[in-house]
Amino acid sequence: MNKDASKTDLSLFVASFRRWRYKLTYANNKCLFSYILLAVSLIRDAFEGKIQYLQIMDELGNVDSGLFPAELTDDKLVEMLKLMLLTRNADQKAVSLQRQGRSATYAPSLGEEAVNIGTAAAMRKNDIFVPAFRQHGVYFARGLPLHLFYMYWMGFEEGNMIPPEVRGFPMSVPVGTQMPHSVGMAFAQKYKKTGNAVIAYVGDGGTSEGDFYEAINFAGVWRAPLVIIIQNNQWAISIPRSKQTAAETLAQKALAAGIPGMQVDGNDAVAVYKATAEALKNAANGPTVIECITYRAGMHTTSDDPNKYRNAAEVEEWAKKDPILRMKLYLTKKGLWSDQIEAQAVEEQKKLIDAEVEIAEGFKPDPKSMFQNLYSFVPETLDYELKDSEANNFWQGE
Ligand SMILES: Cc1ncc(C[n+]2csc(CCOP(=O)(O)OP(=O)(O)O)c2C)c(N)n1
Ligand SMILES: [Mg+2]
Repeated sequence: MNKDASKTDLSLFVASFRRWRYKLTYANNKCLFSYILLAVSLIRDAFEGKIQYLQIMDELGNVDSGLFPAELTDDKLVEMLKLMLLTRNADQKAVSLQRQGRSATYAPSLGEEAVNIGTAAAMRKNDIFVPAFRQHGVYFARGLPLHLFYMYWMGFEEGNMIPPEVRGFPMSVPVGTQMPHSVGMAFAQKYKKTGNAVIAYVGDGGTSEGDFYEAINFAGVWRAPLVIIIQNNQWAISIPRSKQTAAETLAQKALAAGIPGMQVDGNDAVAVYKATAEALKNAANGPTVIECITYRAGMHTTSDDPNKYRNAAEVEEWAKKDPILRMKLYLTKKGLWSDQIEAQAVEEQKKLIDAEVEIAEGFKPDPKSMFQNLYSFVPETLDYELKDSEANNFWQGE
């Protein structure tokens, strides 16, 4: 439950202490007074340098009812589980397509579904998200047609043209570069008084980039309506979290920028939801950093072999904390889930995935689109090359 793969008695004690502290401070926050208390408490914590840790659902699917968000109805919980399953099934298909030579290098999100679905479930209709490259579930939850996702990973940038109603930025592979953009976007919401907030995602490795520090600095200065989700999956390719920074938590980096920071069990979709929903409600007063502690259960990308640099025992330990497993255990106990319901959901999802892959594989790119989509207008030199190539019949037989 603590940030490191190897648990010690002390770290367990610290985690449970933080959890109780959170409980005392935030339970029953259903009225204005409690929100004021929450804001005051977060600011006080920031000054004192304290980092809260939140878990609501444990590995066996037991929940802390005092902390459970009342607005998470049965239907909403089932929908969240189905979306986590869709994310995992779509992910498996993407790996399989790459292995068959039908798609290019792919970055799986196996084991990290609760961060994506928990945060997306908390977003309000007009909030905007700014992902890195491992937030597939966020796109799905926000309604991205799956064929665009497959097209992108097949190498077609057209798949990264996100429909406006999804309200998400394109995927960003250069690590950390999405962060300054997210602050600008959040500041624009404040400036234009839209009332919308922005959620930005960054990996544990991404928090070592200059872009991350510059972004949190200005998010703090401008009190931008921004929620930064650190998707701490313990690895940045082959670099473990312990070699990434000497800081005890990644959340505490927020404090230097005058922003509250907290940790959440990132494999607990309910806790991720609650922390994100509270941060979004508080976004009009300024930004929050939430470090979601999860685990990259698979390879970094399909070009990577994690067996070369991490041991099987660590992977097995984290498998017990799987986010989908614990949600299933919880919903089964509540009588909301069964093997039969799951079989039907998976069958429907696989049909949808196959149909969307077919659309993606049928996509015929226009080679000349490379001239149109790189800049907002076509620069003179490119315009010359395009006209010259047309005059010389370069595109014959395209
Ligand atoms: C600026 C930059 N440097 C290096 C890389 C190569 N690279 C791709 S992903 C990655 C690790 C990112 O780790 P993290 O931020 O923890 O995200 P994760 O892959 O774990 O989701 C690196 C170094 C890159 N894409 N961009
Ligand atoms: Mg990482």
